[in-house]
Amino acid sequence: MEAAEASVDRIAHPWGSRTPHGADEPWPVRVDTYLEPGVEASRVQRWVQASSILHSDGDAMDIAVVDGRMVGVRGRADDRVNRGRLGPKDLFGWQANASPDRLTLPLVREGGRLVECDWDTAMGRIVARSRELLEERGPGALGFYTSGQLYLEEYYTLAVLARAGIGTNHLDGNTRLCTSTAAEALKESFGCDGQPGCYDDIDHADVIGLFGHNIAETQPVQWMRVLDRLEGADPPRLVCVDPRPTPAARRAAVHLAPRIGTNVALLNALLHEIIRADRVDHDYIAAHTVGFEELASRVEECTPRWAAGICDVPAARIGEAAELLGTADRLLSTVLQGVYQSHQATAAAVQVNNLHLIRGMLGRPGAGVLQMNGQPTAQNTRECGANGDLPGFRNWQNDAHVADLARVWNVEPSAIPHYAPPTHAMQMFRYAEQGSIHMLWISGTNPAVSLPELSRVRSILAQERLFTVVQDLFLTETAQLADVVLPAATWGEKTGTFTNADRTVHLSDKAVEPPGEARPDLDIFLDYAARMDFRDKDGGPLITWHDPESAFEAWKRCSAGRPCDYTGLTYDKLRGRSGIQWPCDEQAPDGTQRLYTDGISWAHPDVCESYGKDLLTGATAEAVEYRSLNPDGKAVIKAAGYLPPHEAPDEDHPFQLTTGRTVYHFHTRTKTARAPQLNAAAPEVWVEASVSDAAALGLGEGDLVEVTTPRGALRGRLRVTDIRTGLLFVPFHYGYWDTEAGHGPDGRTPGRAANETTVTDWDPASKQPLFKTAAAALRLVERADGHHAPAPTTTASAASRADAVPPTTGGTPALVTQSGDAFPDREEDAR
Ligand SMILES: Nc1nc2c(c(=O)[nH]1)N[C@H]1C(S)=C(S)[C@@H](COP(=O)(O)OP(=O)(O)OC[C@H]3O[C@@H](n4cnc5c(=O)[nH]c(N)nc54)[C@H](O)[C@@H]3O)O[C@H]1N2
Ligand SMILES: Nc1nc2c(c(=O)[nH]1)N[C@H]1C(S)=C(S)[C@@H](COP(=O)(O)OP(=O)(O)OC[C@H]3O[C@@H](n4cnc5c(=O)[nH]c(N)nc54)[C@H](O)[C@@H]3O)O[C@H]1N2
Ligand SMILES: [Mo]
Repeated sequence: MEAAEASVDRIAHPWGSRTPHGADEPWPVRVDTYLEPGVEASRVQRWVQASSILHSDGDAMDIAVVDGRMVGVRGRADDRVNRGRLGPKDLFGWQANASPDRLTLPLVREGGRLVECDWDTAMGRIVARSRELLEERGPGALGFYTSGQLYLEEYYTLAVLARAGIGTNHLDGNTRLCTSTAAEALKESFGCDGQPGCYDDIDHADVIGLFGHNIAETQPVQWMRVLDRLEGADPPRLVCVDPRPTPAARRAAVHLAPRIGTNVALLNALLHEIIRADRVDHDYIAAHTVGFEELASRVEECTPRWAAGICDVPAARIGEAAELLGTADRLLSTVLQGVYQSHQATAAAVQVNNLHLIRGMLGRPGAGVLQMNGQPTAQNTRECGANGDLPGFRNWQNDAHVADLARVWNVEPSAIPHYAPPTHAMQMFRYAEQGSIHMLWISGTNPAVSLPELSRVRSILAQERLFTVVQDLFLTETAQLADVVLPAATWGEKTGTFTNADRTVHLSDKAVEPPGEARPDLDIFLDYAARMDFRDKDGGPLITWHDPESAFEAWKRCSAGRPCDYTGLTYDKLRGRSGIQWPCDEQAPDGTQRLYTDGISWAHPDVCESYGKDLLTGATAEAVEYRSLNPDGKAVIKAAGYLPPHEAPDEDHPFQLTTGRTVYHFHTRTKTARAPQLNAAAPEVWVEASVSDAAALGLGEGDLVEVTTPRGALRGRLRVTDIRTGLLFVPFHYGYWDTEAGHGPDGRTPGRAANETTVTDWDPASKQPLFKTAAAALRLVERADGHHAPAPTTTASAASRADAVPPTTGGTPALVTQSGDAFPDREEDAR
């Protein structure tokens, strides 16, 4: 094959050209480069090593710098994760850094208004309020709500200052909304967090199961890998479980489009079929698991016919899926928000683990489960204990683990709160609502758009008695409700490490200076710790590091001997070559591709991160219960019965409503709305409904419609798609603050944020909110009158009638250079 180069409109073709590879062959290199108009590659003065911060793939890239300014990006050819490829957000999203409306100075509230001030004034207020609250009310009056988008060094520092400095149990990340179910499912099955499989398994699998995961849009580079396998020799067959016609669903051998909220019923039927046909690995089960008998008896009655009635999927189709999953030699499964944010989240995610355990599909090439992450650094939030767990996957119920952490921090064990389960984010907002949390420090997240039931969130954040600190790049919907706003530096403007969904650690270096007086989050946390004068038990400073690298070294000491062992990594080792998977220590100096290659290693009662929970109630098990269930530390096969979703459609709210993402935007769009190519591809909210539902209501493409639930309403234009009948979909990217478009933050003008409609409810085990299951009404507001929905045509949101709307394209501004080993000289069709 010859080397090739092509220029491709990567808005029209989000996945670019194909580089086919057969089973067990290495994935060819394809380097994607985007430079802003007028900049030639030869003019780039520096290429600075980084990794993507707009999803959990960890696509490695270099940032192009000219005269101290970012001018583009290029994929890193030698990286194990992406082999040079970048997705649309990676290619264009960096432009937001230079947006003229970046925060450049701190703000404080004066006479009801936010006014600019210097750092001393802003930090002085925060410190004064912290001291006052600690004195008058104790550590439980302070809460910290952080992100899945900061760096490892920042989370670790925050975890130490919040837990051992302040001594509060109220520290959680927006990872609660994102991957707390991934973490919980791994803890339930394997005793400990940590991704068993890895992305290379895509190169080896013969069947790939996608459970509630729109991989093409949310992890576009790994979808490129799947597409390349589909076009190569010996392609894998896909089983896709998603109620929408996602790109993966369109390429699947079996697509199951269940009624939302019924994942457990469907999975139990799949397990029933596999056990009935005895497609189980009895040796693996005997050697490495406990609990199989209970699972077998629990799913005995769960026939495909039974599930067909609940899920509204043909029983025969369930049988076909079970056949593929049951006969695969190398099965790879991925699970994401269609499970994690849906009803019975943990119970369902655990059934996917069970599928792998009973089939012995773990720990070898192509056989792995990916309980996916979503945010770029969510893994680090979890490892560092900024998510509510203890750092290093230590078990808060195990006194030896708490003592060990106290040793690392040189504090008394009693200084680390572990009297109760760590407070989860939904509970923290409840405490703020009730008035026991008086100060809430929000870093790197925009809860006024991303939490459920926004009218409630707004009223909590706007309370006079709650002192709110918001640390962000922009004056977001949340920042506008704050008492103090701190301007943060971000990706490309600061150095640090982070870890993707398959345990790959990347270093991301500073390429340019942050705007104005914006500071790295690490510097802000260190400044706060210094001003608060936190001390260890010998009177020395609690926090002994001063920059990213020294923070990383401190974290390494905390991770030593734990599953996420970083002791074999250094900044030097991560620089130059790229992408090393933890655990990385003396035994595995080049990192570890797969966990559990030689049995289950972190489930023993002495070492496990968790003793597990009841999947239906969330009640935590005690050490003695766990020890008697699993004395030898095997994998736990945990069965769960199906329960109907909490909110069922009725006469007033006849539809089911689900929410999610599109390929061009990231979350609340603070970055992607400021990248012209991405913004233009999907500039406004829309509502998806099926052909038959639209026909029944007399609605058509582009009609302005209103979606109402018992919580609130939103308006958007209608896109008629091949989504399952009875289901509506709304992307959650569009905040309520857009005065130009006539959406106001006052709550009087009609909203456009999906979370105006979602419910305050969460999974009992993982405490992850239910963004995916609600009942809703749909009505016409205004006829299309020549408009069409501002939804992409390249994705799951494609119009059912392709000729109904003009195709989504990016034109010249979206041209990206692809160069690599070889690829066919043609543009791939977008679906
Ligand atoms: N382009 C883009 N990529 C992203 C992000 C982004 O904002 N934009 N965010 C990143 C983050 S933080 C995350 S968490 C991930 C999320 O990545 P995904 O989980 O892939 O994305 P979602 O759109 O939230 O949901 C996935 C699918 O769940 C389906 N679904 C809804 N309800 C159910 C159900 O009850 N059962 C089943 N089986 N499926 C259901 C929806 O139809 C949807 O297609 O994406 C990451 N990558
Ligand atoms: N209805 C519905 N709601 C959802 C979801 C859904 O599928 N449906 N998905 C949920 C999921 S999975 C997630 S992950 C959340 C995401 O929800 P959020 O975390 O609220 O969304 P983001 O827009 O990513 O917010 C990140 C904020 O951090 C800022 N930021 C970026 N980089 C930095 C930095 O380096 N430092 C600092 N200090 N700030 C920075 C950004 O400007 C932005 O304001 O939304 C959840 N909400
Ligand atoms: Mo997420």
